[in-house]
Amino acid sequence: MKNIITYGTFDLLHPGHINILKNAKDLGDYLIVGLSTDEFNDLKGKKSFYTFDQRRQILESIKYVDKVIPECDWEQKIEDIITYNIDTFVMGSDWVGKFDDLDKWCNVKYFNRTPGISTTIIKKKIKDTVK
Ligand code: C2G
Repeated sequence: MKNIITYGTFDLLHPGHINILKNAKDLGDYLIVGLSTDEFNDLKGKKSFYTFDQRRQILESIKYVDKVIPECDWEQKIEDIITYNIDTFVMGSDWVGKFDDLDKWCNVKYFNRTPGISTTIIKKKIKDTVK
C-alpha cells in the first residue's frame, strides 16, 4: 500500500488541480491532501473564495482523493509523512526544489504545472466578464 501526499489551497477547483491530484494518485494507492486552512492561507498571503469546509467538501468528492487533512502551517509536513507512512510527497513544478529536504523521509516528486490555468486567472476572467 503506497500512500501519497500533496498540499495546497485548491480554491475554485480547475483542471490544473485535477491533473496534479490524478498524477499524484497514479503514483500509489491512497492519496492524502493537506488542505490549507483559511488561517494558513492568511499566512500564505492568499484569500480563497471558498472556505476551508467548502474546499474540503469539493476535494472529498474527487475520486482521486482518499483523505483530506488540514494544512495549518509550513512545519507539519515531516510529521504528516511519518504519521501517514507516506511513500511519495507530490507538488506542482512552481514548488520545484522547495521541498527537496523531505527526501530524507520519502520520495519527492514535482509534476509540471498545467499551463494557462490558475485560480488567479479564473478570478480575473470573472472580474472582466462582470464589468
Ligand atoms: N497546480 C498545477 N497546475 C496549475 C495550478 C496549480 O499543477 N495550473 C498545482 C500546484 O502546483 C499545487 C496544487 O496544484 O501543487 C495546488 O495549488 P494551490 O492551491 O495554488 O496550492 P499552493 O497555494 O501552491 O499551496 O505547503 C504547500 C502549499 O500549501 C501549496
